[in-house]
Formats: sequence, C-alpha cells, structure tokens
Amino acid sequence: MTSKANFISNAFVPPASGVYLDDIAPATGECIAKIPRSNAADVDHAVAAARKASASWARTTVAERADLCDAVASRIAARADELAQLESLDTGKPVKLAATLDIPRAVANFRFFAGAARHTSTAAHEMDGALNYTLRRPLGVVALITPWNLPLYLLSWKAAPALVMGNAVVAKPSELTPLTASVLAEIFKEVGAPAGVFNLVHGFGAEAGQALIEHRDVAAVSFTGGTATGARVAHAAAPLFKKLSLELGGKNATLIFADCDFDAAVEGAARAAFLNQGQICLCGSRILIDRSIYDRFVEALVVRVRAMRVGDPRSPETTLGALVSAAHRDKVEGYLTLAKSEGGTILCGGKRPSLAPPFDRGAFLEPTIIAGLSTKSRTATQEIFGPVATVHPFEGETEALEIANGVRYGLSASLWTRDLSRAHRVAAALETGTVWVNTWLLRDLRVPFGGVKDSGVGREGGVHSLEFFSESKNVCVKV
Ligand code: TXE
Repeated sequence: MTSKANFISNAFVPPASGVYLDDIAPATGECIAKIPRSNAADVDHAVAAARKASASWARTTVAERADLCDAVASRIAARADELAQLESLDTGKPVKLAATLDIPRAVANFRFFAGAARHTSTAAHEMDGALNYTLRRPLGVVALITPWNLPLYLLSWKAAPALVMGNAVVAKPSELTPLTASVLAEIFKEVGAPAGVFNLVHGFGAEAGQALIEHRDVAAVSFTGGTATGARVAHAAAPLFKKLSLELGGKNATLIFADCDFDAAVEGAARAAFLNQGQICLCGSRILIDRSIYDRFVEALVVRVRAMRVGDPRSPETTLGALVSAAHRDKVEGYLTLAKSEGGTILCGGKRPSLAPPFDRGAFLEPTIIAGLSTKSRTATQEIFGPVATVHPFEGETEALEIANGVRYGLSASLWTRDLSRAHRVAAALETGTVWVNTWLLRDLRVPFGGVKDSGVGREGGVHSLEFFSESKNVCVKV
C-alpha cells in the first residue's frame, strides 16, 4: 500500500499529525493508498513555503512562467496512460473517459493558459494631458480547492492560470480522489519548478481545507464543489477580504423542442444526463420535453439509456463506472426513495447492477430516469449529482422557461431545436451562466465559465481566469 505525502517546497513531506486516511477505490471498495490527514500546521507550512516563493516567482517573466506550464503539459501528456488509470481507480469512472476527457483536458489547460498569458494585453486610457495604463499584478499565495468528480481536470484548470499570472499555489484536492494531484506534484518537481511555487496539502475539507481558506496569507480562494460547502467557504473568506471564485452545483435543464433533430436530441440528452455517472456540475438532470413529442421521446430515451453498460471501469465497453463512494451512492439512492414518495415512476434503472467480484462491492448504480414528478418536487429541484434524471412535459416556450428557471441553481442549460430564432430567444431568457444549443459540454477554454444564483460567484476561463488570479493596478501619468 502506498502512502502519499504532502508536497511542500518541492519536497514530499508527511503530515504533522502522523495520521493518514484511507483512499478507497469506489469500484471495488479496496483501500488503494493512505493519504495525509493534514491540519493547520501542515497548511501553515505550505502557505509559508508558497509565500517565500511568491516574491521571486512574481518577478519572473510571463514567458518563463508560460514555459513552465508548457513543460507541465508535456509531462502530463507523457504520463497520460498512468494518469488515466489512476483517475479511474480513484473516482470509479471508466478509464476510457479519463483517457479521453480528464487527462487530455489537463494537458490542454496548461497549454491553453500558457498561450493565453503570452498573448494577453492590458488596457490604456488616454486623457487630455494624461495617460492611464493598467498593470496586472499577482496576488501572492492562492488556495485552490477542488472536488472529486474531475480531479486533475479541475485542479489544472485553476493551477495553470494561477501560476502563469505569477502566484504561488497551495492546492487541497478532494480527500476522496487525491492520486492524480500527487502525480502533478511529482511533475512540477520533474520539470524543475522553483521550490514553493506549487504546494499540495491532502486531507479533509473541514480540517485542511478550512485552515487554508482562513489563512491570513492566502489572498484568493478558487473553489469548485457543492453549494453548501461553497457557502461555508464564502463565510470564512469574505470577512478576510479574500478574492473568491465559487463554482458550485447545478440542476441543469435540457430543453427538447418538438422541432429538434430527434435522434441527436435523444443522444444529447442521454449523454448530458449520464456522462461521468451524472457527476458533473453541468449534467442535464432535468429533461424538459415538448408535450407533443413527450411519449415518443421518453420511449427512445429509455431505450438509449437501457443500452448503457454499467460495470468494470477498465473495460472499453463500459459507459458508466462506479459513483465516487458508497456514501455518495447512499445519498443518490435516498433520492430514489424520495422520488417514489413524491409520486415519481422509475422508467429505467433505479437499482444496483449485479456485477461479478470484485465489482460486487463497488458503488455502482444503474442509470435512472424518473417520470411523473412535479417540477417543484425536491427530486426535481435539488442537485442529486448521480446517474438520475427526471423527465417533464411542457407546453410552449413560456412554460419551458418557467420550469427551467424555477430552481435555485443557474449553471447551464442545453436546448434542442432547429428554429434559429427560438434558439436565440430561449438562450437569452435562460437564467444560467452557459447555454448550449444542439450540443452539450462543448467547451472553448476562452469563454466565461460560471454560474448564477446558487451555482456560484464569478467567472473562470480565458481572460476571466487571468483576471481572477491577478489584481489590476491603474497608473495615471500626467503628460
Ligand atoms: O463536496 P464538497 P462533497 C456537489 C454534489 C455533491 C455535494 C457534496 O451535489 O453531492 O456537492 O459533495 C473541500 N473548507 N458537488 O461533500 O464538500 C473538500 O475537501 C474548505 C458539486 O464531496 O463541496 C473538497 O476538496 N474546503 C461539485 C472540496 O471542498 C472544504 C463537485 C469539494 O467538496 C470544506 C463536487 C471546508 N469547510 C460535489 N469542506 C461541482 N460543482 O462540480 C469541504 N471542502
């Protein structure tokens, strides 16, 4: 059994407490590693290392920092197979998904932000007799808190822009999925990153994470995770005037209009609901369907979803692997019980698949579609974050929008129609940070990404990330 370490000042160090947590593979229930249960002392150590490194790192050129990010990208690409295996082992997701989505995105994130920083510019504002120009300055030490659903994908999404803008990083990955973050630390060492520029502290959110966000020397917190945790992070960080970016949960609608490309919409709705076992904040867990095609659409959707294979994450035939943990599956199954008590009918799935050992001990759940629920029911309005989608009929655009916008969340939506005017009209009226038309999860890394309402505060992506991880300073020169 391997024991992981924290990574501070380019050294792998044990936790101050000497205590370790079990890292469980959710597909088999086996303990695959021990990870540090870090506390405030470890966080202090990491933040001090980052603070020490940040002054000289801030004085490096953009080109040097971008070169470092490119070197990291190349090493992630070189270790892609190993990383995909580890990501799958830790999360339960299919290796194929990790190899085609998670790891390539981590490479792309480092490359993209290296390029973005190289090509960015700042503004100048000319006055009569004076010139203003804007400088972008690093913040110092930034905290990156990341979840378990897309571990390396989201850590790289934050680390790359933070570093390229001249900040030193202390990252706290999810305690459920720590392995690829540790490999990333090795990679920073391999490529010769200056000591203390990238630091990693493992452990529980309420201990290591909380100590990190409360630390006086942390200037900004970029957090992706659940909405309730996001509120706690904001509560701790706001009175200390830290910059905050919160990417939280979603209860995203997929709107199917009668004039859609039917087959593409069925495929798109199924993918949006169940990719990564439904554990993506952007997943379309509420499928709203024009009443005139409701029966036909639901029937085709159920056929499509029944064809999805649940099981061994290493098999290329597998569509859905395990959920992230047995405890999370319990939570998701709790919603199935709730759905029945709220009058829902399970059209497919709803149970654990019977799998051969060792997967009989894994946290698997069949992809589930539930009909007959009120659009205001708890099942249809709360984030489940698992392979569960609800279907609802609507009549006309107004009702579709009322249902889509009738939740506390506002992260994303996808709408399926061949009517261009309708697409623009509905996209403009949806209360979300992202709208996809006739597609889902098609990502350009330059675009603003984030949510409205309970789905978060702030935008990341492209120049938005570069701005978040820096402070603009205006210089006014009297000419
Ligand atoms: O995530 P948490 P959990 C949603 C999803 C899920 C629910 C809870 O609905 O069921 O959140 O999941 C760290 N101070 N999403 O509890 O707690 C934690 O260690 C500082 C949506 O597993 O939000 C981890 O590194 N940090 C989501 C990170 O926060 C703290 C992805 C996220 O964990 C902390 C995951 C604290 N007090 C879950 N408490 C998305 N938006 O994609 C925890 N953490």
